Amino acid sequence: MSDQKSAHEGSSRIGITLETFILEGMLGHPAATGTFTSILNQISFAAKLITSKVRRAGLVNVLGYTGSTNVQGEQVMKLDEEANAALLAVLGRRKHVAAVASEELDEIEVLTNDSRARYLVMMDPLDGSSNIDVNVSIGTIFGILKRQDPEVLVSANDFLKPGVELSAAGYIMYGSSTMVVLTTGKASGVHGFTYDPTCGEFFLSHENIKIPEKGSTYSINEGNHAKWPDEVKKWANWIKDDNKAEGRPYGGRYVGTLVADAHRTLLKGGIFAYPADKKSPEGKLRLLYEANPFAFIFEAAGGKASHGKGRILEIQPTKLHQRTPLILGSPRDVEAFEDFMTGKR
Ligand code: AHM
Ligand code: MG
Repeated sequence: MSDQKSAHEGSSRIGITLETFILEGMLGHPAATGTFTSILNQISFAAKLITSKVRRAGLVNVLGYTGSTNVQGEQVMKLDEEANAALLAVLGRRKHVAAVASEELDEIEVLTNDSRARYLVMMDPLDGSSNIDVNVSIGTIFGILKRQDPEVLVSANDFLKPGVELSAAGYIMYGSSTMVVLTTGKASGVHGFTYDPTCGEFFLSHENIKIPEKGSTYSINEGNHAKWPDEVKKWANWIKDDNKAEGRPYGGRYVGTLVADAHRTLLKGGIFAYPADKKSPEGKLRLLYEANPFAFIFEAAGGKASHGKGRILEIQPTKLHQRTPLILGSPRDVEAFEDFMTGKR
């Protein structure tokens, strides 16, 4: 109730729906055509569709929908394929998105050759897929890029732009609640919307998210310790050292779903790290649809996003499914990690 009250009393918009929020953003830009608003609305619609599939995921085996066909004799898709299909169908409907790059697809999917389609979407439709079967949070990640020249037929090269060029980025987390978090950059801030399944709407629940300057939690797959470079091992020992004055040791939290680990880090502060290691010399996570959207969000929330020695958002991509080391978090925590990587500590 207090949330509703503040919406009436002050300048807070807590409690307004995602649709109204997006529309108000558009009204602030009188020259806007509505295209961008429409894409964000379509993504929020896909979030509802995927939520309903995710919420029933645990029942699939129980209800005998296992194998490649369901009880109606229809082909059953894996949840990540379903999420991919739902997003492609929804984004293809209004002809505003020319093409999509997806973790699920080797090549880009061209949705339309109409030159009025001025945007490209990059996405990981269902991140954290190893957590589906154990009922742990999973998510969707997306980035939206404006096409440089809509008159030229769209190709994979159009996606190979540094993250600084993104028009918007966001993620959907299917956790204890479903949440959409999105930003169009520093000026507009980062905002979170929580889904109310009883009325099928997302409501603004986290207005203008700002990450703390420094946190007290670190998030990394400690099982990779033996494969890390020495600099990472040194940092990992340092963060666990006892030093009360400097707020160490940090607590450890690792879900193994980027969306969940990054979401917690964004709200509570601290650091998430998936560095390069002997098994994944380029890093494990994907630049275009995992690292860049989160880097865009973290920077817009006052945080930092690094590949260890510099900004994620400045990397010039050379391949669609390129990997990168990814360090996200509170500015002071990411700077400390970079100090270890560059030999300053
Ligand atoms: P996915 O996109 O196939 O789900 O893989 C990406 C996931 C991230 O969500 C998570 O941060 C990372 O892989 C976890 O990897 P690991 O199991 O090596 O710790
Ligand atoms: Mg992923």
